[in-house]
Amino acid sequence: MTTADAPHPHDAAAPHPEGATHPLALAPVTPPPATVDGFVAEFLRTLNFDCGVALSASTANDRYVALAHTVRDYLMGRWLEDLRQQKETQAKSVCYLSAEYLLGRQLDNNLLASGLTEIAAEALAACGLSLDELREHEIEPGLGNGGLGRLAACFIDSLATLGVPSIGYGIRYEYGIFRQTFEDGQQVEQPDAWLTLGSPWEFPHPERAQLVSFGGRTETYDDGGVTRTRWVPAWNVSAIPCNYMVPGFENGRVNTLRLWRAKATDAFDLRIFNSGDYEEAVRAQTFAENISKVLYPEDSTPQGKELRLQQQYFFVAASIHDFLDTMLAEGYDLAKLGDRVIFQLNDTHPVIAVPELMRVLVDERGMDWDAAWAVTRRCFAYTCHTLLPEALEVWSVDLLGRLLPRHLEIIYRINEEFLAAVRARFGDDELRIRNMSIIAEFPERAVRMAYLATVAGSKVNGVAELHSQLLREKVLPDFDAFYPGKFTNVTNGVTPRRFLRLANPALSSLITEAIGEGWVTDLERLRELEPFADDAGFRASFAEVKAANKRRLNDVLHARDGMRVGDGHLVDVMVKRLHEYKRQLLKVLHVVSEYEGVISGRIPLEQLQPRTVVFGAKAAPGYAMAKRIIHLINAVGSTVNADTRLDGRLQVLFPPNYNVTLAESVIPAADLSEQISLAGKEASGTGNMKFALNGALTIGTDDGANVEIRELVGDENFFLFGMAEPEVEALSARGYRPSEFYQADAGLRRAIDLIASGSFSAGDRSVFEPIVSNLLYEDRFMVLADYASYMAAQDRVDAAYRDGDRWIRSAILNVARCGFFSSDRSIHDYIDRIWHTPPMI
Ligand code: 26W
Repeated sequence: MTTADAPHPHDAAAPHPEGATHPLALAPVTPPPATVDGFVAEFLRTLNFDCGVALSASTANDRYVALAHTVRDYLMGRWLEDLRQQKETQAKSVCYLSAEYLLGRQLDNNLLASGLTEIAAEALAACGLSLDELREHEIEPGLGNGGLGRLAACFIDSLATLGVPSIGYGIRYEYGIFRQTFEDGQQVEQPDAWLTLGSPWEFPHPERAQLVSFGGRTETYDDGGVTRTRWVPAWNVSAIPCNYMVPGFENGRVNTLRLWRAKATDAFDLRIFNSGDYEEAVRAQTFAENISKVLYPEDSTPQGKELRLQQQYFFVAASIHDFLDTMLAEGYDLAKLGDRVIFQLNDTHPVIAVPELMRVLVDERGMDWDAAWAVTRRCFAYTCHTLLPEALEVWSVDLLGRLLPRHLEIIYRINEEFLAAVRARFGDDELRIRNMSIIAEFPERAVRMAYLATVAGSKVNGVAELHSQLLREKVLPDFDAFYPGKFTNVTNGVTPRRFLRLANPALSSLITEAIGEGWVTDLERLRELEPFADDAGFRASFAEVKAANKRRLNDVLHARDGMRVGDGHLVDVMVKRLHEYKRQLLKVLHVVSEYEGVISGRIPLEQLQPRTVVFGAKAAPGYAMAKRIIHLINAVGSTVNADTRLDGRLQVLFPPNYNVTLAESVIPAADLSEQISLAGKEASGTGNMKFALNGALTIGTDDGANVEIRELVGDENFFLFGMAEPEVEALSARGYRPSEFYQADAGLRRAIDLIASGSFSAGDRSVFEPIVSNLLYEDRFMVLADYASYMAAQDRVDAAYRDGDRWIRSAILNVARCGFFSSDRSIHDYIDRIWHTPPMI
């Protein structure tokens, strides 16, 4: 593969002249001694030699960078050894292609994985420093929007911990997910300049840049009697690989996350510059670098922006070229590529990888079409993460044809041959053909990326049992019929390293005390906790852990936003992206109903279970209704919190800028986890799993993975409410008129009327009128239909919470029975059902 033309006379990527034969090249890279003194020495060495400062003159950032470098140095030997082994064993590896990775802070995870946490804390103390103080200096890389991005981060952690030869590929956005602030209760987005103070965990390799092309045209030519096509692109950018360590948990393994950064091939056009047109001279540069400038903050409705497609092709092309480089360097026969790699497509965002691999195999490697297609179909698998039709990406053939003319040609041919096979199987059923065509004709000619992924993928999976069932029955039924055995399920999971061992050290040590520490890499071992639910002493310790986590949350919230949860309050948490299908509005109606009940005297104050409701949610900047709901939550919150008639027994907290770091403080402190989406809309959810594993009880619908959580923890340990998916279908089939529910339910009417009255907007009815009228006359996600059942479930919650022992017993059983939701188990399922790549351990 052609790397960017290096402006330097010598080949910057030239390998070592003796390669692996040089005696020193074989010497293993030995880490510094894993002792307090060894750590102190390494820390001071990096501070002095890497950061170029003396301890006495160092800044907090210097000390943080030096600490990061020190931890890197301890992991380096394993990383290099892992790379060498993967090269040597030629094992089949997994390439995880994801446009998003919501990594969270790296320091603690890398300390935990290397087993250095205690040593580091002692070593820093010996230098007069505090690990707790230094960890606060890390800016979390917010290179993702929500569920999909965080799942990718959990998955690469599990791939490393299971020792699966694998590499995560993505984009090194210069600006991650926006920082959320509130002005008068309304969301304001700030750019996320996460790289301002440098990125100590990053290893850039400009000399290994890949050249990625765009635009232009295609031309055919005769190649010794064979007509071939070549792409003649109009412009190129250089993709710089930036590598990150992905350490396995205490297994000596370190995998790689390779994020691509865009740079102009020729940074600067001297000729134009000398002609005085300075802007024009650097235009190419900014244009190119815009590609990896910023993450698109949408997590459901694609905007169809050209730059987004450029981003997708940019990282996919660089990744494919990068991986094929290693194959070709080995002289490996690409006809057997499917034995060496599986490219897992994290939703449709990287699916342009399919025509890219075809282009390389046919146009550049001279493979014939059928052979190349046979190879390609073995190399890809597709995970779908949504059920919302509007979230399924389509790219207009105009845009695709302009930006990637050769890829469009290839997609047309893939579709042609696919439809011919459909015709052969089902005859001339034009409706079916039109429904299954990768090319949509209406409203404009466009490529349906989910269809392309399904046709090309060896396997297609949903992310929870119900989701995978609905994918087969509702979203892609024709494809399920046409490809028997292609559709499967892999229920999501979360890494127990970050979301239990790191986020909840108090509960972790209580668990380890009870059942030993094998659970960190074998989460099903939590089952051994079951008998402890009947142990009053253990229940008391468990309750104390929860109380301590609430105090810890209070310290964080107080320092961060001047907020605190009420003492002895039930902590009721709803943290996830703001989307109407997730129904934050239902939670708001519960709060308003309780509030209205008290101020109207209908609910005696002493009867009100003291509760603090904690919201966390970012709205896509272009999603007006979501932003209005954020405004309503803040307005209701400030009114309720300030109303002395409530005597502080009901509080609403909405800390801004919900992210992975805040989640790590909020989740361990929660009593109640709100998973209240309309059944059939949330593909899986992963927050639901994190809460259950941290001893919170779930109030939820039978949606996504809630169904599997409820099945495992038992109905008596889960507050189920609302319609199931078939009931939702039935109601919408017979015509849903939300205002009927408003008319029929006095409590609902009072709550909605209170909002409509302007009580939360200084009497100005117009502020939240759009929300009220949407609820009464549209209510696409049936908030009103599920209101009564939800309120009844909340009453059950209040009653259950009053029986502290019963509650704690239930919480312990939730922890004990949710080991299934480890991302390690998910990865095992991917290996068994989709990848067939044996772990290297
Ligand atoms: C193009 C705009 C866009 C961007 C992101 C559309 C869709 C997405 C993601 C697929 C949305 C997402 O994050 N989906 C969530 O994925 C999680 C991991 O599988 C699931 O647990 C959530 O239920 C699902 O909403």
